[in-house]
Amino acid sequence: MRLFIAIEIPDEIKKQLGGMHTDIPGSRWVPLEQIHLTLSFLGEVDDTTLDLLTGALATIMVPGFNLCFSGTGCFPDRRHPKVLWVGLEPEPLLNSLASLVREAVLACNIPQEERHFSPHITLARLKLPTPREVGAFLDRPPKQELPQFRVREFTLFQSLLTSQGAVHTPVKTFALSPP
Ligand code: 2AM
Repeated sequence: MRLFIAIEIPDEIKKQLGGMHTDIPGSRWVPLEQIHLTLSFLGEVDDTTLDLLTGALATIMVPGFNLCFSGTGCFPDRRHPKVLWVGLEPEPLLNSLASLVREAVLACNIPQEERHFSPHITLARLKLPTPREVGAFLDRPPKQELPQFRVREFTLFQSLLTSQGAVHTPVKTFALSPP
């Protein structure tokens, strides 16, 4: 099973994020229902490891927290944009959750990238170098303030690759502790 771990975004906010869609040549916008905040990408995991992993994730104890949006940005940089995203204000409990998830995943012998956790919600992936259009997307003033939202759980997802793109299905949800 191809897996990743993410925080789900409330439907109302996903709709508002969908409103940020602009026409950029060669862009693939993440379908609304698939918008999420990735904590960890696992890749292919066998059934035995999956059992170990769900056990390890269930031991994570982090209180629920609120997340506030910050501005838009892109990876790897403005001159070579490949991924367009909306960022989140720093939240220490989000960082704690991401590190505990990473430790649990590594403890199950699932390799993780060395890269520092950089909280973002991917909105689009770009196939063509279009720095000018991307600049316009990044520099425009936000139409409306995105509301903060409460995170009460995180989810292990299956990502099935199909000819129509990835299909994400929740496998198991893990509740955060009450504040
Ligand atoms: P991102 O969009 O937040 O950057 C599910 O595929 C999620 O896993 C993606 O949304 C992506 O997070 C993240 N991911 C990280 N590395 C990946 C990889 N090699 N292949 C696919 N997804 C990856």
